[in-house]
Amino acid sequence: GLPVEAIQALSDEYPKPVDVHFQYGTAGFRTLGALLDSVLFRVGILAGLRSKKLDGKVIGVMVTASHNPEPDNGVKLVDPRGEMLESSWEAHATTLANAPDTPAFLSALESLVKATKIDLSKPARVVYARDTRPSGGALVFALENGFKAIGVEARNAGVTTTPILHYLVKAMNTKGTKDEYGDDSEEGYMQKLSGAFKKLVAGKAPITPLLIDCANGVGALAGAVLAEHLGETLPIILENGATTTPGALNDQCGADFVKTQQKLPPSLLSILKPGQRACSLDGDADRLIYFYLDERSQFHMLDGDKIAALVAAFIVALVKAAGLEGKINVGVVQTAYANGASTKYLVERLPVKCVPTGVKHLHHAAEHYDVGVYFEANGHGTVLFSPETQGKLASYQPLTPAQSTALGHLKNLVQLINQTVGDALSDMLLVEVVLAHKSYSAEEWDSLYSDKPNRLVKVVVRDRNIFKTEDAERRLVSPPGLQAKIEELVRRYNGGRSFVRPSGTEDVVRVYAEATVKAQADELAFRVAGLVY
Ligand code: NG1
Ligand code: ZN
Repeated sequence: GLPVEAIQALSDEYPKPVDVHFQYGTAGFRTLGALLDSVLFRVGILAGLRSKKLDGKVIGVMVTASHNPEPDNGVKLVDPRGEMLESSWEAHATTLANAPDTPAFLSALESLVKATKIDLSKPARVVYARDTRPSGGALVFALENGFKAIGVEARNAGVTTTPILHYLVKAMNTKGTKDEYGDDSEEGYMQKLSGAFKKLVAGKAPITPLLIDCANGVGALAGAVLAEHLGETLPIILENGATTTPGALNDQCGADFVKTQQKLPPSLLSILKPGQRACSLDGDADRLIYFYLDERSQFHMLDGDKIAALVAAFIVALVKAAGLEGKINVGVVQTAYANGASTKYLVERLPVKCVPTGVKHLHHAAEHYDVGVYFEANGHGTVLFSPETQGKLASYQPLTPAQSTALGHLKNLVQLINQTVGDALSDMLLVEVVLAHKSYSAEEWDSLYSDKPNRLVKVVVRDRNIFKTEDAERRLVSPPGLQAKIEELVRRYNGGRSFVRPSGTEDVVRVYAEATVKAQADELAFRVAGLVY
């Protein structure tokens, strides 16, 4: 049975705050760091049970609140293949986190063990990490006490990025097998990525320096290590690396700031030169947004949609050049937030699917393609090569030197891309490879299509649960009659598009609108918001 006494003694040290309801949402648990002690302790136990359930496979635990303000924190579990926690266990996590006291927590644990038929005699293995948030240390301590309570063989990966933690999970679980993902260390990750990058850009013209806005977060630490591995092959200038300055994290910088404000972080005003490429990471380095200033010092953003367009077109061309056209099909997955111009650009070239918001939906849809490119407009995304596709690449015999070169590039891309989850550093190298191959400046990349002017607004409502959607969140089915009113408004705007959905991470409803002219997109968004309120 469960080690009841050990759990009891430690659980009493981590009482659940009253009047707080925790929910394991699309990004795990996320709220003020000061409220999360009990959640972390309980997640430690849950991770141990998840590992036991999966016969001792390594489970990951990441302590981060990504792009959210510094006082926030959060925690999410990573399944053995480096993917998000299976959704049926999200509900178990929520139940455990909300047990009001130790006896209730113990009985919830007993029910979970019974319901999911966990063999408690199995080993439990976990690898865990945190971002740079000041609340992280204490939360990790609570997590470790959870491990202690149930008996977990736990490995501390320290302060690192979310995608590196996902990489470690997959590397540990494939270690010594024919599918070994890479050495199970941060060094192994760096070697894998930088090695593939160097092969992919070999023989290309020297790459001009890239400026990286690290959001004053953990990306600055990983970015510095990566820069060393890359050396002259990719000169990197790290900015916003103040990881120990209180309040600096994600403040007026980072991928979320750039995407939502659609402007340059003020700290880069005197640093970024016209024409220079730059990109922003978010607080845990799983989102990436590029940008540049044109000769008139006008700001231009290259978001997740533009990354998807660049990368998908590149892979399609490589597949064709390798002589694999028709044998390997490339598809793209987007959400309703994808800019309408990007969707238009992509559907003219390859299959495109729209899915509800949330990485797990994108990831699963992408798995249905031979090569699935998925990106959220906010810069979170990656490329998945199916196991069959990887097999085809391994066994394919090219007929010409040109085919052989293209095949080599595809194989190196498989190594370069972090296929477990969106990874800002890996995606950044991917973008740099494509730009180097096509000799594109940021401006030339930007000209693939012109973004439609758009506006995203939040509306605080009494009860966001009354908002129900269909058609990948593009239409409201409830409250009744609202969708018709939105459509009536949209018809009055040239190139208008708008939709409303409840956020999965905040207690708000989001309104998105597009129109041919910026002022009209703004107006449409605010008028639709007026209908919602
Ligand atoms: P919600 O709060 O459900 O809109 C936000 C982002 C998602 C995704 C999740 C997880 C927007 C409009 N939504 O979801 O894309 O990144 O957070 O972090 O950016
Ligand atoms: Zn993030």
